[in-house]
Amino acid sequence: MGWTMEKCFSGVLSCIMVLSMVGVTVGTKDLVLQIGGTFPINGTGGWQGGQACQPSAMMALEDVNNRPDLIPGYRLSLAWNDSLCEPGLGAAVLYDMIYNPPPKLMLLVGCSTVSTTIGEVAKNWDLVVLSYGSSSPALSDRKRFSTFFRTHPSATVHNPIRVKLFQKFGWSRIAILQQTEEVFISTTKDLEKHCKDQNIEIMTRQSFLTDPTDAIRNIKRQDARIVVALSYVVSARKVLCEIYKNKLYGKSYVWFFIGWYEDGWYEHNLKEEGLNCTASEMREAAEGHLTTEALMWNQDKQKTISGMTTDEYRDRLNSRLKLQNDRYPEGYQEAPLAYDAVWAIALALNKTMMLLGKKNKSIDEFVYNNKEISGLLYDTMRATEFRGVSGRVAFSTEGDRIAWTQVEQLKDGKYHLLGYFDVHTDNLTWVGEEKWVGDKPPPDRTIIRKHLRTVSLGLFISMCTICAVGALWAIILLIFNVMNRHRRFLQQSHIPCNNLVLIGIIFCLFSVFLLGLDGNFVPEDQFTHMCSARAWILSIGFSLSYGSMFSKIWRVHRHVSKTRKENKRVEPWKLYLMVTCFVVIDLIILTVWQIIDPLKRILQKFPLETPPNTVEDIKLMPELEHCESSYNKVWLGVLYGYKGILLIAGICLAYETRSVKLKQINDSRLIGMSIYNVVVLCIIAAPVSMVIVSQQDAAFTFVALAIIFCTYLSMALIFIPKIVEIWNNPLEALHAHDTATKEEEEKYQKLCRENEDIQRLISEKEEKIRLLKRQMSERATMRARVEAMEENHVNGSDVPQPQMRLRQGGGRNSVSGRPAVRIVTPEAITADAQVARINFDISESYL
Ligand code: ABU
Repeated sequence: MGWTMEKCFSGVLSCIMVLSMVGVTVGTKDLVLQIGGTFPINGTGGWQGGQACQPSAMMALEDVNNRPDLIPGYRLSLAWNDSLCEPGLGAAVLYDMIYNPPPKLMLLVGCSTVSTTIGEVAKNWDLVVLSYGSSSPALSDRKRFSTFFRTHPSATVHNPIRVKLFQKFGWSRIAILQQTEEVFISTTKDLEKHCKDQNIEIMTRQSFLTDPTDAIRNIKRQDARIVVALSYVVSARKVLCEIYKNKLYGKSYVWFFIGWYEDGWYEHNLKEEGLNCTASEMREAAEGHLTTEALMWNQDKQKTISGMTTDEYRDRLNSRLKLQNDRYPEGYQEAPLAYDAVWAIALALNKTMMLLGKKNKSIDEFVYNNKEISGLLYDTMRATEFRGVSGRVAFSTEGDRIAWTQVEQLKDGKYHLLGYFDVHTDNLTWVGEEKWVGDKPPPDRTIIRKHLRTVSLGLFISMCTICAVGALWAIILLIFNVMNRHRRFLQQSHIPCNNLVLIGIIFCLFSVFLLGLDGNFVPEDQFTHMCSARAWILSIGFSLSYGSMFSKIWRVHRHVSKTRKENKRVEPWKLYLMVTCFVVIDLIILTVWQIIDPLKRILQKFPLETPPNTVEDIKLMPELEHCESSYNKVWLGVLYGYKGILLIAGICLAYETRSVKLKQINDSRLIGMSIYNVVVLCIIAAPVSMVIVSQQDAAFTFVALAIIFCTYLSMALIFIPKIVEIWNNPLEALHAHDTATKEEEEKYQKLCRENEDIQRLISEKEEKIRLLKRQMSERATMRARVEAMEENHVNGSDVPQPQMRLRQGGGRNSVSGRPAVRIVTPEAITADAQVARINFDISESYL
């Protein structure tokens, strides 16, 4: 009996001990079910939502305990402490609760950083954790947080509505600014995923630990216009102050902030937090920003599980909260979540107790790591579903709260609801009117308008007019040449070559027109043809006109440089051949260029410019069309090299023949001058036009004037003297024109040829005479010496003396100013006679 009594006593004692250890405390009236909790209240950073959530949770506790049917026979009690939203302190509070009896059946936590710490370790005691204020998407990881639930929706619920808004307002490029906390890092990751799925570009992702200054500067530098800022409210104020300082607000910018900051968050605690922005500056910067947030207050008027409507709950809560400066404490928005969290715990306990009762077990048996009761608590929590003051409370398999989201805009200092989004039906309900500074949503980037720099129309028309006049003049000269082709004066200037000069000039002048035809007139896809046409026309025009002049000057040079014995005659076909060769070389170079590496339309881009007289966020991107091929320099080198050689050769020939007057080419000096002119202008124009190629008007004017100057001057130099000559001798010309027949022409040509032959003969004879004269004079000198020697030797006066004659004048032996003495011998007399006869013969044959 004693043993039994002892046993019984010790059993009761141990029962009491066990009961006290498992959190079921025997009170005077009933038993207590103990739960633990942390509330962030007095911290300086993070989320201090415990200020409103803790009173709300206590209110729920009262309401639960006032319901006798919920946890009959028990009273739910909450042991809690302030975590300051600091994970270290949160961990300390957890250990304190765990290692101090009674055991806590469940934990109620808030603030993501603390929830992450507690949620990760609580599974070691198989403790179910329920959070009323944790938004971190990381908490949805069931492997890491296997016993975690939350009435607070995950921050990822904001992202679908954000993306919906980007699409609604036509924003396809955004930037993200995030505080480096796991909650925001994981939200950003999720947002990036959503954006990627919808082809929305994240142009930059800037993060900061405590000071957002650099991050904001980077955002400004990268010209982001739509920015999603993810941070706790203290950091959000710093961000806003930097936004103000960097002028990143107003008509060109849209900022997305998190919606759970309290109303007027941007103008509170500025001094305390050391911000050097005034409240009015903060208001200015905050105006117009958008917020997204999960709906945390039930929107309908129906009674909730507690028997209250949401409005009744609000009134009760408001009466309990201590308003500071007429504003709600932090966490006011989340207060319904804390209220519903306590109800969820109570309901889970209710169900668990029921299930345990069916097994003839009791919740009183709970100890840490009691898999059965913990398992039941987990399962019942997972299955919990009710209408709460925060809306329908239910948990997904990840333990997340399923909720609608809302979007608000700060208009004139007040948040206005714009719309709701149901992520499950992907339905955006737009209820409000958004307000934009520029009366329309700002673009997501500076609108860059391409501005094609083209040659000024006036300039183009002026140059084309001058060229057209020049081309007309060239045509008139061509007609003039044709009409006067029988005139000897013109014939002696080689009419076909002159005509080729004129045709080349027309080509060159036409190329000016092509040079000015840019994007104003030619469509983009046709521009390549324009590039080729310019190169071909100008190059061939140059070869025709300059090549003809070159061939004429070459003919003159050849004439004067040949020895008399050589045939100086240059056949006209050789001139044509030369010009043809120049053109053919051109054609070969151009064809190879065209086939291997054709000219293409290349756009040169210039720095952005602000257009005048526009309020819109527009910048101009000036562009200039160029014709270039991949190896442009090589091709230009080849073409310029070839033309350069021609130019240098031309100028050398012109210089060497500068004083030559040739009957066959009577305008060689003018041609020479014309060549000087072309060479000088080409040498100046080619490099200068390359330097000023980016200034379309200047480049066009320069090249056009160079071509115009060259062509006009060449036409003037070559043709005006001819016109004057014909003007001065119209009758002779007429006569020649009227009477010249083919026969006469042939006779004339024949005579010319004979004349050349005779001249050649005379030259030969003259050479012979010169040689003969020299021989005779040498012989006479020798003889005179011999005779003088003999005379001296003999000293006799009977020796016959050679006849001496004195001749006046500058003969070969004459010394200036003195008469030359010539010894006339019989041989000399014979030679004189011979010379006289030859001269007579030559005159005869010449005549
Ligand atoms: N709505 C408050 C969330 C706080 C947090 O996730 O830390």
